[in-house]
Amino acid sequence: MVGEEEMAERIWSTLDKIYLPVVLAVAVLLWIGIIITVAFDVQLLKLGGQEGGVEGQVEALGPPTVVITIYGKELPGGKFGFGLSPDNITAPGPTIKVKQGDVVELRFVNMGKLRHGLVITDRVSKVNPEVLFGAQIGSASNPIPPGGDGSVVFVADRPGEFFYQCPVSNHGPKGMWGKLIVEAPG
Ligand SMILES: [Cu+2]
Repeated sequence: MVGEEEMAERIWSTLDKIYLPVVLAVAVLLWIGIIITVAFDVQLLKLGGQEGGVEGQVEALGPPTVVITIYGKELPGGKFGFGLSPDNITAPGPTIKVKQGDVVELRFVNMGKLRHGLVITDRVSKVNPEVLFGAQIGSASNPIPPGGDGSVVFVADRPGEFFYQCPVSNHGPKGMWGKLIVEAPG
């Protein structure tokens, strides 16, 4: 017969032996979980605003009520520009108007020899423009390559005067921007 005290001692010594490995295993699993989550989110961010991301956005926001294609490239004299057709690209680009509540599908086509992108923001910035409406096609660190294109779908849910610009450093102030007016109903 095993005494109660001896039994308790055995249980404690067993717990002692498995305690450390269990804690280590849980810690390792947590880390793997965190790494997978971060990697997956980064992947999703990369997809959003580029080919492949639009279907999910349309599913979430509904079918677009407006589709706008903007072309961009370098211009003579160290300028950069945008336009609504490939043969009319200007610095700055044209003013675009949508109505509040529009589900806008924005498409950007890079006609240039450098990498470019397009984001909507509240002011033209030299670097890292703040993105509004989640409307971002390419980023400063991961722009759209020459000849490439990307799309984003967003809801113009508040009226006002905004800007679209290339997020690549210095491209905005060199002319790669235009106004986006979101008109209130009425
Ligand atoms: Cu650019």
